[in-house]
Amino acid sequence: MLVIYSDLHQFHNPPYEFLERGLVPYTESPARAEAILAEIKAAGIGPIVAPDDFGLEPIRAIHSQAYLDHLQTIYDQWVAVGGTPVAAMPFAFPRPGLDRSSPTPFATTGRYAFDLSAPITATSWAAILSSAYCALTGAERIARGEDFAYALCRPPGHHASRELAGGYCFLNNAAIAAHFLTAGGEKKVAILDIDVHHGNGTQSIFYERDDVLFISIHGAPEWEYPYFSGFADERGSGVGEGYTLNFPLEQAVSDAQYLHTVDETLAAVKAFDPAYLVLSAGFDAFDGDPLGQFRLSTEGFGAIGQRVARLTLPTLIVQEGGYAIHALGRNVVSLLKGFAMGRAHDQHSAK
Ligand code: SP5
Ligand code: ZN
Repeated sequence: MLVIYSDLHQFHNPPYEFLERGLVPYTESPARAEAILAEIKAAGIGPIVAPDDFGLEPIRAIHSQAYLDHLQTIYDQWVAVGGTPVAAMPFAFPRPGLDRSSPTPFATTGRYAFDLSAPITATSWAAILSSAYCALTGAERIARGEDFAYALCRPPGHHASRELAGGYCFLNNAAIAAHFLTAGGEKKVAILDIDVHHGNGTQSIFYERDDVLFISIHGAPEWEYPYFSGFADERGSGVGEGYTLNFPLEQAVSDAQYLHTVDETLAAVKAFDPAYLVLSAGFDAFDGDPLGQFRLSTEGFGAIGQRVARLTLPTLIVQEGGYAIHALGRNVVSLLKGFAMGRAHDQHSAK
């Protein structure tokens, strides 16, 4: 299986974030990608290739120029006005009724983020851009006939919307890849998001489109982050109505319950009849993940991969969350191997 990976992810390494327990070490660490890469190598999965440079054009299709400028320049602006050199990070947010625009970095950090988990260090942009390029490289290979690929993206992307960072995400890698695969309106693309957190960013990007189907399985917003989206009644709007599908689940979901929901989503993908599938593959639904409360096993991820493969769609697998670092590499390899097995099974039974 083709794997796309860049060492540049290491340039994004903020020391801390602010969550319900207070100031805590940054959960989305370089060690995550290193653990995944090590396990992929140990399993003999490959080839492992570096991403290509796509410039900013395919990214501008998803994010505004003002937001892209912000991501690239905010650190220096922030330090220039006395912000901590640790990272540019928001501490004040516009709200309805308190939303006049102001140019100070103390305002713009809040304008372009929705939580306190997307700090921008002096070197973050190199990592952020390389992550999007991993997804784009996979998308391009698939558009050229590769059957499937895995983009080892870090930082992740599915919480990022057109002009908002948050939840460790800055550029929406899966959305950028999915839009690229639509080839200017020629092809339909389905995105299945299995990260335990609702893919609010991806949803918002495609909410009014009928050429990209977005489906998410996640912890219900009544108790799980990002709290303000992911309810079952969010189904798209305008021509996009019916092309967003949300499957919020209760806490402590088991493999069997989860796979039952996966089967429902795969039936919806099939009915949509897309040219390509993008799998937003988070692994924080794992039992024991510090940021999720589902109970999936390592074998459960293999079963997901196998079922998704049997759709027989050209598929880009994009790395999202997953924070149980001791098991993360094994979980990724389990999904990739399950996927490859599902494909082999399909080829065999087709003959
Ligand atoms: C890409 C991705 O997975 N982003 C996730 C960001 C989650 N941030 C806030 C998590 C709130 C965590 N609550 C933990 C409860 C532990 N018992
Ligand atoms: Zn997540």
